[in-house]
This record gives sequence, structure tokens and C-alpha cells, in this order.
Amino acid sequence: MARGPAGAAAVLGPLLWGCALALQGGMLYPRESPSRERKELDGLWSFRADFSDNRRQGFEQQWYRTPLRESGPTLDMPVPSSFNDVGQDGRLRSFVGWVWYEREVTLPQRWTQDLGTRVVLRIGSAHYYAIVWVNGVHVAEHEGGHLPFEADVSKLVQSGPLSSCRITIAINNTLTPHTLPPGTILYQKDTSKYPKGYFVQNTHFDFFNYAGLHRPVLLYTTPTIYIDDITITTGMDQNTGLVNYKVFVQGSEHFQLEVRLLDEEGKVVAQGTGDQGQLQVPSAYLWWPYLMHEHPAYLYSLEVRLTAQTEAGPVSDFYALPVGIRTVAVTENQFLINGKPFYFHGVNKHEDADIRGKGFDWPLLVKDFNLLRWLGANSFRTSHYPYAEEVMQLCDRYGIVVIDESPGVGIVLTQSYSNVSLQHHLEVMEELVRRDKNHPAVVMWSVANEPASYLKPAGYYFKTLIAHTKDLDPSRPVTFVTNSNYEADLGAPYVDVICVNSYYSWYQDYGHMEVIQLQLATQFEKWYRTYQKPIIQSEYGAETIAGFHQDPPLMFSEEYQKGLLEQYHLVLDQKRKEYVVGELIWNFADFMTDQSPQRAMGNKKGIFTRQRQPKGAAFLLRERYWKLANETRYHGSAVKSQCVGNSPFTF
Ligand code: BDP
Repeated sequence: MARGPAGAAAVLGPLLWGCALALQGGMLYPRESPSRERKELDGLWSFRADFSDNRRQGFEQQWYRTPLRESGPTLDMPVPSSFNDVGQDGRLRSFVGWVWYEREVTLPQRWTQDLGTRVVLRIGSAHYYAIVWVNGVHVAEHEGGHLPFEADVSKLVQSGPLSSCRITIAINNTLTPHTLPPGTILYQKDTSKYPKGYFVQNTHFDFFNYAGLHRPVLLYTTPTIYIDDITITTGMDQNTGLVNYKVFVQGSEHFQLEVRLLDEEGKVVAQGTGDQGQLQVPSAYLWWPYLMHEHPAYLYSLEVRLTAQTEAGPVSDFYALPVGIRTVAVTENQFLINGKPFYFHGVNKHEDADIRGKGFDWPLLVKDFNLLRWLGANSFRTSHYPYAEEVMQLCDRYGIVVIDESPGVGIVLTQSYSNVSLQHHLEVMEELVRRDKNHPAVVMWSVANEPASYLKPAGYYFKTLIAHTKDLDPSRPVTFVTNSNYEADLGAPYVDVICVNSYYSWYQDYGHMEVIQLQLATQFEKWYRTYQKPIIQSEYGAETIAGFHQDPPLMFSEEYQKGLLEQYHLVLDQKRKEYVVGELIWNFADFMTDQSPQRAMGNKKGIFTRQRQPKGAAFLLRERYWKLANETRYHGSAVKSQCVGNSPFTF
């Protein structure tokens, strides 16, 4: 939904943010196929931050009308990347307001001349609010920094003799009580202390509000009659895998659809026709999590072929979707994948790294997955926002199970429980489910992290939000992540799994690791007694500066981090025999936060440094996770005798 922040409007000018945009169409990942082409627009873009007092000079002077360089000095800005840390200008690092990106693109002649080709601009993520123009014409607006959006630009690029087009994207990183995550602009009016017009942005979450074009931007084509969306759900009946499919087509009501499911050798194992149906796969290979089975992450390929007759001749479209056959279920004390108890031994992550901030980066991603597999982690939570689609694809391929979290973090102000906020949160869940519904790796949705669920309006808010998410996707459980310190949790009655964060002997009883066992056992018993639902320890950890050593352990040393983890593990080992179904360390790696006296250049609770080097705790966890994997592995029979999912490890 698009709207303007009441607070920010005073300083940042009357923003253009209009009224709600209904969620339209599908959001299939743009894949190449015989009927679809891609043109990546990653690389250097022109960039200009609007430093004017009201941040509205760009709109007043219509910077989108002519090349950005004509408006004044521009910088080279890499895409994807956050803009904050690439330069030497301190003002840009902490900039709040509108920034402008621009890129000239040369298009293949066929794209501009063949009217049977549909050309789509896709932006993987623009944080936080984005307005897009092509050749000076407004084509899209989007609110929310973590989910993709698109614009059909065919008419614009096919309207004249030009074989190039100019893409301009204005992005505003202002957060308000109604954005996700929420934030506020604080105006300092005391002129004896602050210059005129001084303001800062405040947030209630613990990571830096990096901004910019964070994920790939690309153009892709489809025919004008095209496969717009596919929804897959899977099940098992004895040894037969069931793949329910639904295909949505745009551009015509008259078309034929053929659907084929291929195994990893390319052999057709089932086929169907029409826009929906069920494929049955005898002796199906299941999608198993990493380390749960000797052949994890088996992926079939669902090939969808559309054909239609038009006045101009036949049209065909082709899309291939990876499909994993697996089931997910929750009992009073278990989390089941393919009917077998699954224990989450994994991490919480952030999209965060030196220089690029939250910018997508393949080397970083591959390194992170190699570390996860080295660690023996079988899962992670996308704390505290949806991650790049390429991340989810690797999870499917490697069998890393995902708790897929919305950007609902830091919801603590009463205003953030208003109908306006709820409406936006519902839409974000729609966008998230639409994007990630077909990933076998995603086994649960998390609608929020540590919202102030003790506030009165939280009951209605979470009841509505969770019910809506279940309507959108009845095939997966839903949770939100709470904090063990909360006196009351008005959302917990509606979740399927209790996810609870606690920081015993860190934020309370500092330095006293001897209280952890008692306090953690009390926490688990209290939550289980109240709700009788499986529990995941969704965060625990200690701030640790790599290379600080102290024995006996003191806070911030590597020894303290290890000691604290060990105390947690003693209790987890008892309770996992009863109803605790997972443990996710906070955090995989150190990450950047806002500056504060509590943070020494960011949050240092990583078991790896920000540069992905191990602290002592990484080795401790590695030993534990491999041990857990060996204990909880399912010794199944109907498996393929071939290594899949690129797993480098054998049992
Ligand atoms: C938790 C939050 C997480 C923080 C962590 C911490 O969920 O975002 O980074 O505390 O303080 O409560 O390290």
C-alpha cells in the first residue's frame, strides 16, 4: 500500500504517496525459457541524493523528465547495493529522504519492434518506498523494502524509433509508525541545541536501516498471452507423491495448458492438461531437509506450456518451476516434515555485509551457504524481513529449512496497531506468500518479531493477521516470534508454534551464567503449560568481540559466548525430548546496527564475524549440530541412490 508518513511529511514535504494499490497478478521469478528472455541491469547507475531541506527538489524540478546528470552532480552507484557505505560522505551514510537512481538501457531490437513481446521491468527490492519512471513516464510505485515489484513497460519501449530507454527510480527510506518495519522521525526544535530543521529517524529494531536498490533489477520478456502465476501444493498418499497445481494465465481466455513433471534425470514422471489438477508420482522421491536424509533436497521440475491461437498466429509460453514434494504438520509437541519429527538446529541471519550493506552479492551468499553446511545447520529464520529470492532458491537446492519472516519487526508503538498499519501488514503477507509459496524449503511463516504483544490492540491485530495468512496459505503453520520477558502475549493463542527469544545472563543477570538453566527451564515450562504447542528457542546468544579472551569467562569474551551457549544446550537437551522442536542461535554473523552506547560498531552476537570468520562458538555449535543431525536423521528407504542437492557431506 502507498501512503505518506504524517510525521515525515512536515519535513520531507507532502509526499506523493497516494492510496492503496491492490495486489495484482503473480510474481513468478523471471526465468529464461524458449519464450522468455532476461536482461540484467546490475552494474553502475547514476545516483543523486536530494539534500534539499524538504527533500522534494527532485519532484519540484522533475528530475525524472531528463537525464539525471542534467539536474546537477551525480555519483556512480553500484546496483545491487545499499548506498550508505560505498562512499566517503558521512551525510549520505545517515541520509533520510529521497534518493534518485537512473540507468540508460539499450534494448534488443526485437523487444522494441515485436508487438507480440511483453517487456517487464522487475525490481527485486527498493528500500523503502519507490517510484519508477521509464522515459519520464510514471510506471510503478511500491511500498516495502523487501519484496519485488514489476511494471509492464511494453507500450513505452515499443512506442517509437528508440532502441534505448531511461529508467529512473526515486527511493525514500523514511519509516513511519505505519511502515514495516515502523519508525518515527524526531524533530529537534530547541535551536540552542540543534540547527533549524534538525531531525533524526528513530527505530525500534536492532539493525541498520540500509537503503537503496538492494537486489537485482532486470527487464524480461514474455509473450502477450503468458503464464502469470503457478501455485503448487504437495502431499503424499502411501508412496505416491501428489502435486496439486493451479496455473493463472493473462492476456487471453482461450488457451491450452500442458503440464509435465520431470525428475532430476529429465524423465517425465507425470503429466496433465488444463489450468489446474493433481499430478500423481508413484514411488516419489521426497524433498528432505539437509542432514535429515542421505539424499536431501530432491527437486522435480514442473514444466508448464501454454499455447494459444491469435489473429497474428500461434503464441506459446513456457515456464519451468522447481518442485519439492514434502509435507509439513504440527502436533501438540512436534514439528513434522514428511511425517517425521524435525528438529530445527540452525541460525538467525541478516542480509548484511561490509560496504554493500544489504546489497545482494553472490560470493557472500555462496560463502554463507558453505558455512551453514559446514556448521551442520539445517535451518534458518529470515530475521527480520524476507530475503532475496536467490537465497530461497538455494535453500530449496540444499535442503535448508526456512522460517520465512515478514518485515514486522519493532512494532511497539500503539499507532502501529492501527487499522492503517494492520491493512499494510496484511498486504505485505500477501506479497510474501505470493512470492515464496512454491518453495519447499519454506515450512512456516513468521508474521513478526518481538512485537509489543502485551498491548491491548495486539490481540485483535495478530488474530486477524494470522487468520489471513492461513487463508492465503493453508498448507503451512504460522507463528510470530515473542520475547520471554513479556508479561502477557495476546497473540500467542493464535500461533501454531511458539517461537520465543530469551537472553538469560546477557540482558538480565549480566555475567551470571549460573542462572541460565533454571530460568530457561522455567521459560519452557511456563509457555508449554499455557499453550501446549511445540516451542522453538528462536533466539539466544551473547555479544562477543572476536579475539577477546578471558578465562574464567567475562562478558564479551569468546569464552563467555561459548559458556552461555553450553548452559542453554543443557536445558535444550532435556526439553527437546518433550516439546522443544528447535534452537536458532542469535546470530549467524555480526551485523551493523544504528550507533548507540550499547553497540560497538554493530551487533557482535555472531558466531562468525561480519567477514564470516569463525569465533570459538562456531566450533562448539558445529560439534553440537552434527551430533544432533546424527541423532535426528530419518533412516528412510524409498530414496534415490544418487547424491543430490550438492551436499558435500556423507554420513
Ligand atoms: C532480540 C531481537 C534482535 C536483536 C537481539 C539483540 O529480536 O533483533 O538483535 O535481541 O539484542 O530481542 O542482540
